[in-house]
Amino acid sequence: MPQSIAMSLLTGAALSAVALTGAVAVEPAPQAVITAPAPDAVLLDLNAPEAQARGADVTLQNDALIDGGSAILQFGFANGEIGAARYNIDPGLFPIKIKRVQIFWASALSNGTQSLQDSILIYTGNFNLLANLEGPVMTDGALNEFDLEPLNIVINSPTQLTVGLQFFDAPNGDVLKGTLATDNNGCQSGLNWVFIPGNGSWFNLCSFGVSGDLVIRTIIDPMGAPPACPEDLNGDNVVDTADLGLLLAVFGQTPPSIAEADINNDGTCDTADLGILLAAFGTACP
Ligand SMILES: [Ca+2]
Ligand SMILES: [Ca+2]
Ligand SMILES: [Ca+2]
Repeated sequence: MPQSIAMSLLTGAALSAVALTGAVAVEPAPQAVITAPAPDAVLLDLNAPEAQARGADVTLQNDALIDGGSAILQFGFANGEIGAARYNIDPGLFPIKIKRVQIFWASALSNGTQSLQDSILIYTGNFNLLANLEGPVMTDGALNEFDLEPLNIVINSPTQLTVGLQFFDAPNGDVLKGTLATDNNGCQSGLNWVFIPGNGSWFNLCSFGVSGDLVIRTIIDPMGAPPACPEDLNGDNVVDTADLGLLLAVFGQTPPSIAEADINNDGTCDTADLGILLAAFGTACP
């Protein structure tokens, strides 16, 4: 029977410094395709700014794990099994581009050991395989981030998205091997899945008694979201003479006393900003 173990994350510390607290808790657990080598992982602190979405990007995540919180390591996985997180995405965000995948990976030691796993898999709809990234190297005790932006994976139509990790070097009950983790505040049915190759089927991970949501996050560029309207300096949802007046009032200042007047963010308010505003003149902003 698969097992899990509770661990706690040190506040403010790098995840390589993760410490174990308390006793080992045993919990029942389950046990047009792009094929590309998985990029090298970058290791992140859970709460570091670089772990969050940048700019207009959106982080899809079901887990509530934060630095200082407790993660549950799921040691029940066997080779060939896939643990996967499913996200329901606001249809208004489509088309979306997949930018990065983040997977929290740890063993009872959390000592930075690396292990080669089978693949990162990306599905749309009801497990329609969209991309298969082979051979991800996972580092123990860290949020492993994989940059998928160069693969240019764009999903045009509103759909569910499911992102999974297929095991090649699975723990199979060995708490010294790295594995997927969940949060500890409940497992949301329908958002956590496991593929068991022996059955050839996907199962609701929560139904195996797993008590949390898998810490598998996906950062997307919501290409269909309304663009920001930086030319609307006064925020009244239209680019008009009021905005022009504000820009002209600080024209030539470095930096301008009205920060919004530096539309192109180059530190000064000049003809470049004026040109951008005039090009958008009369535009209604969402
Ligand atoms: Ca949860
Ligand atoms: Ca305005
Ligand atoms: Ca400027």
